[in-house]
Amino acid sequence: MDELIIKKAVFATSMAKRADYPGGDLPEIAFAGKSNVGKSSLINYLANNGKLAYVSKQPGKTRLVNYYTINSLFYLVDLPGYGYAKVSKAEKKAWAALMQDYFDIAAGLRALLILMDIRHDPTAGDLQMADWAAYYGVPFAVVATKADKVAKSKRFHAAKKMKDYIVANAHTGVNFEVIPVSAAEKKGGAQVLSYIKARLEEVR
Ligand SMILES: Nc1nc2c(ncn2[C@@H]2O[C@H](COP(=O)(O)OP(=O)(O)OP(=O)(O)O)[C@@H](O)[C@H]2O)c(=O)[nH]1
Ligand SMILES: [Mg+2]
Repeated sequence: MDELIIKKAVFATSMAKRADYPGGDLPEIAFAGKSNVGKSSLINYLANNGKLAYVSKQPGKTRLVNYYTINSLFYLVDLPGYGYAKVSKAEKKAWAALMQDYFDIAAGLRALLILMDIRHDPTAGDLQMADWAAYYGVPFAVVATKADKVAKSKRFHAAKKMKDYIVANAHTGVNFEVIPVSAAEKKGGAQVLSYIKARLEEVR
C-alpha cells in the first residue's frame, strides 16, 4: 500500500451492545473524544464525504459505536462522545459499559485516535481514554482538533503543550504523537492517514 487514500467509505453498522459487534473480520481504527470535539467531522473529512457521519452543533448526538467500512479494507469506528455535562447518570453508566464492552470485544482494534480540542487542556475523560489505550495495549495517537481556531504560528506549540500535559497527567508509559488537524480547513488529514496506514501494516 502506498499512500492511504480513502476511495470508498460506507456506513456498515452501529453497535449499541456487545452482541452487535460486527465480528472482527476487518482491522479497525477507532476515534474517541469528548462530545463535540469533532470526531464525526474528522471522519467525513478523511473520507471526503461531508454526509457520511452525522455532524451536529448539539453535543452528545452520537450514542452508538458506528462502523464505517473503508476501501473494503478496514473499519473506521466512531465511538460515542463523553464528558457532556447534560447527560444523566444512567446515560453515563451506559456509556461506560458500552466502552468497556467495545474494548473487551474489539479484537481487530489496531489503534485508537483520541481527539482533543487544541484550545483546551485535556479533560479527565481524555486522560482516562489514554490510560485505557495503554491498559489494553492499543497504540494511540492524539488528534488536536479545530486547529483553525488558533493562529498557524501557535499550532505547533499548542500540540506540544497538549502532549506535555498528557505525559504529566496520564499513566500511559508509552510514546505517542499529537497531530494537529482542522476538518474545517482540511488540514492535517494526510498525517492522520499515514498514522492509520502504519498501524494497519504493523505486524502484531
Ligand atoms: N472550527 C472548526 N469546527 C469544527 C471542526 N470540526 C468540527 N467542528 C464543529 O464542531 C461541532 C461538533 O462536530 P462533530 O463532528 O459533530 O463532533 P463529534 O465529536 O462527532 O460530537 P458527538 O458526536 O456529539 O460526540 C460541529 O459544529 C462542527 O462543525 C474544525 O476542524 N474546525
Ligand atoms: Mg459524532
